[in-house]
Amino acid sequence: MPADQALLDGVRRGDRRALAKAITLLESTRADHRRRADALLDALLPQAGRSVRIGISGVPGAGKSTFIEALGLLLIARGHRLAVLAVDPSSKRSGGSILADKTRMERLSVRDEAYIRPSPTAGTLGGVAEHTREAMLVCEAAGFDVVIVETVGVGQSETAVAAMTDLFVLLQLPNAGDELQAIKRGVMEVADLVVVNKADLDPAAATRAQAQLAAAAHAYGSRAPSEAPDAPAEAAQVLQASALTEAGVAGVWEAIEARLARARSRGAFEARRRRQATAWMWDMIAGGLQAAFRADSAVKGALPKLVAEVAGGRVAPSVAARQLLERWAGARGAAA
Ligand SMILES: Nc1nc2c(ncn2[C@@H]2O[C@H](COP(=O)(O)OP(=O)(O)O)[C@@H](O)[C@H]2O)c(=O)[nH]1
Ligand SMILES: [Mg+2]
Repeated sequence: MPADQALLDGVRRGDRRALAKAITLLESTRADHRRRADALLDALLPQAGRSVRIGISGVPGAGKSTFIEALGLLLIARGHRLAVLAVDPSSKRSGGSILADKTRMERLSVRDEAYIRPSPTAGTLGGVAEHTREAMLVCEAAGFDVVIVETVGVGQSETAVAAMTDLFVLLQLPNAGDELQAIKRGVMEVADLVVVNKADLDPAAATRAQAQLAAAAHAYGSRAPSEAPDAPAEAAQVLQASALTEAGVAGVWEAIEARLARARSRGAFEARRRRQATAWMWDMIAGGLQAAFRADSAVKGALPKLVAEVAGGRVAPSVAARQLLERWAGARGAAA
């Protein structure tokens, strides 16, 4: 299927309406839309990839929106164009996305050099993350050279965002250092930069938190690689900033650029992108296979009983899995 030419041209020109339309198309669940979206992605892929992809996370109220606005305005002043996307699987249930409250970024959202897109309300984290990844490629083809993916510091969304970005930033509050146990270890493992935000509120507390977090980052960082595939090769750096006064925000960007430059010179930047691209493909294959497996009539017939047997401890999970896989393979063999 050929890609819609007008839509393609619009996206390549950086036309915001075309961009929004393209992203809406790839968020659609309709099969014909999906085919058009795939054709579009295929055609745009050669123009995608030329951006810096930054993940930003933190608990609600940590200052993500304020920080992204301050950073975004600074980037625009330096000649960049940035897209802000969100991964928020809770947005459907809570009735509002983390980016829906645009008043928080009103100075940024009026700028032509910025494109802000709320989280898709597709439901599962996997679905939301997949659409955000694709939206990222479309934004890159539209000429945005910095893509920020924002996520809330709850659930597994941080790992999903770390798996689609070049660098992952965790925003912390100055008092978080007193409650280090509250920082999920998995998150520390994927963080490249930890920023103690709101340092203006209590500079001494911010400095204390920075030191404690740096010690924690060092401890986690030194044993991260074997445990988390997306763990950075360098221990996380810990900085402090105030998104409100904008103090330290430029310093964060400089740390991001320096870290990325080191990663590029080691080849780690490209290696991470390659790993992410193939992992994304395998995720999609696994998801597609599982859906096909569950929909298969031979499997469907046997599934409820075997699930009950496994749950009741009467059949070993591995035995049940093998039986179901054999049924599936058998049915496919018969059909072929
Ligand atoms: N004092 C101070 N307040 C901040 C700072 N950053 C954000 N805030 C405030 O904290 C509140 C939550 O910020 P917001 O950006 O919406 O947080 P988000 O939920 O992580 O997106 C808002 O009232 C902001 O004005 C900061 O650096 N210093
Ligand atoms: Mg926010």
